Amino acid sequence: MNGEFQREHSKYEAALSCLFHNQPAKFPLSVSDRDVCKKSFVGADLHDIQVPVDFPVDSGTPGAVERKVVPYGDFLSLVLVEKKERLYVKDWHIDQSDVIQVQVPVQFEDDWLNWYWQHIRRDLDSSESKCIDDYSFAYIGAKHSFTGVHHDVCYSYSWSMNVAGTKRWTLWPPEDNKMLFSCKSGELVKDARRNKYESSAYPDLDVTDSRVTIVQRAQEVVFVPSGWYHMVENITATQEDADVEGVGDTEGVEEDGLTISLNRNWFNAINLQEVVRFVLREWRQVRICVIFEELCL
Ligand SMILES: O=C(O)CCC(=O)C(=O)O
Repeated sequence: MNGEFQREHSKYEAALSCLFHNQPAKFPLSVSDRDVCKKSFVGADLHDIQVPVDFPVDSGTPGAVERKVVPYGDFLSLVLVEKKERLYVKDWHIDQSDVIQVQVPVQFEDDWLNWYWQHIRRDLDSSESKCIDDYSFAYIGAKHSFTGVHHDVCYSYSWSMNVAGTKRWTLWPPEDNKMLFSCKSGELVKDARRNKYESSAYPDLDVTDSRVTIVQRAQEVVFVPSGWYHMVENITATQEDADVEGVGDTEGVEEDGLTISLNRNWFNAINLQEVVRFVLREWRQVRICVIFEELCL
């Protein structure tokens, strides 16, 4: 067996343990996986593509955003020229851009979800010449952009590869789920950073929770296990910000504040049961609502 082949196998084996035990992890990217660089995201090739962007809105609700679809070039000029903060391109189906193709790290190649969309559906929908959907995305955030607390779609796994910038992830194991919901209204906390939520509504949060924090720099990939709630902060450019944000140093933090990452949701034999259980739970909830509505009519 040649050395390169052996190295790829051992990376896969190391990741398997995290997948089996459903534990978060961070891996360095090998040189062969680093074929997408920041330059590809700021060049003109992508400017005319329409992308979904979350714009902050002042509605009185902290962290409220409005999603609009705008040309990517407009987003870049708002961020790089007008220095607008907190704008965030999210869920951009980057594989469909025909400019950037995601190189999947070997640890996450066994992916039944994107295989279906990108191979089976693409063929079935060949009249359209592109797959109509997939779960392969780019996230491009301005200074102070943020993703609130959520779990991934249908309790899928996800991985996120950082191309530029630094992210701080906070993840909670499923045993902590109860603490993330308000004891007053039942609402999920959106921003679990200190002083960003009403502590009397979430009395155990940050006190007895078993959160895991990961600082992810460029050329590192984070694995998010099934059913783990998480939030993500894009770390900003100055040392002062980095100190406040507890990152320690500004290594890997971009001067222009841009954080660029590629990610995928996926499942395979290891977490399929989690996904099926989640879908059945949701289906039961919907059935209960439908039956209740029928009884009320
Ligand atoms: O990078 C982000 O802002 C969010 C990514 C995320 O939540 C995920 O990959 O599951």
